[in-house]
Amino acid sequence: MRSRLLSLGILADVDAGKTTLTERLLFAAGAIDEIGSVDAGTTQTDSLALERQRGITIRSAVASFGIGDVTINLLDTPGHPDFIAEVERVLSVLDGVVLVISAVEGVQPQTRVLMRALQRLKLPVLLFVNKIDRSGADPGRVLRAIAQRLTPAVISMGATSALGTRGAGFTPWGAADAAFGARLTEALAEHDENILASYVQDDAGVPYPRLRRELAAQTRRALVHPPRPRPRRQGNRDQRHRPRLRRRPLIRPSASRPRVTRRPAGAPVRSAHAGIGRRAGPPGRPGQAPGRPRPATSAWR
Ligand SMILES: Nc1nc2c(ncn2[C@@H]2O[C@H](COP(=O)(O)OP(=O)(O)OP(=O)(O)O)[C@@H](O)[C@H]2O)c(=O)[nH]1
Ligand SMILES: [Mg+2]
Repeated sequence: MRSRLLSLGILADVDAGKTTLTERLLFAAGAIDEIGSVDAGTTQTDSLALERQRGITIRSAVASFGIGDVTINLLDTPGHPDFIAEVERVLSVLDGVVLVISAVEGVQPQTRVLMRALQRLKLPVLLFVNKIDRSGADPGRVLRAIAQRLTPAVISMGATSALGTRGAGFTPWGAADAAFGARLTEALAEHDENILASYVQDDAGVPYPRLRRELAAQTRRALVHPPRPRPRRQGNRDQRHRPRLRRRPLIRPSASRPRVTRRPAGAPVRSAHAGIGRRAGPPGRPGQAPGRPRPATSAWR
């Protein structure tokens, strides 16, 4: 019997690849036999007819599977700012977040808005740099932008190869990589005096298994950001009893993005979002395709 529950949110700017990553994770975990495609409208989490038709996520959706004694709830969320209320809705039930960033588009204003909200909540965050097979992919530039604009406490976990090609790959670093060990030690010592002492006193350095354990612990405690008290969870099994964490909106739209306003109750989504969607027009960001008059950013105003 599974005794633990882990709710993991996949968050990002629009089109970064959240639904595609969710589908891959479900396949890798053995929860589905075939990988669905956003472009073909066959993914598990984009299940609304409009989502499948437009190739864009509108509503947060959850897919569950088990690994060992852990039940994992994977929550795929929308990226378009008009649907940011959907992201807010799931934040209060999450145990951790994978923040997806495209290796081509890099850190976007919406990425910063999301990261600020996650930092306020002290949620553990893993950053996932996506689309390294696309031309123009530059993970090094993205890492620098992350360090400058999101958080300086970021540790790259491996090396990329054949960028911008179908054969693009990622090789995780391990115990044999002395430079990686040194970088890990330095970053972790910021928050752990024992690591710092071992680092200074021991010529052989800190053993790699200890570094990995400490990395997991610091990530779990979101120590990469300044500490802020967070109400203790009363056990994982029933998230409904979790205290409300906020009164103000958690996600404040960035100045360069349209403000999100709610549509009137009962108004059909289709009319509110005419022009949104990859299949609705020429390539480009939803609603911003070149050569088309830009539609009202939100018909809910
Ligand atoms: N080349 C390449 N394309 C990708 C990758 N991941 C996603 N895509 C494509 O990028 C587009 C957007 O992918 P989605 O998974 O729908 O992105 P999303 O973040 O879920 O989008 P929204 O939910 O609408 O914000 C689709 O056409 C995908 O096929 C990737 O790693 N490489
Ligand atoms: Mg999606």
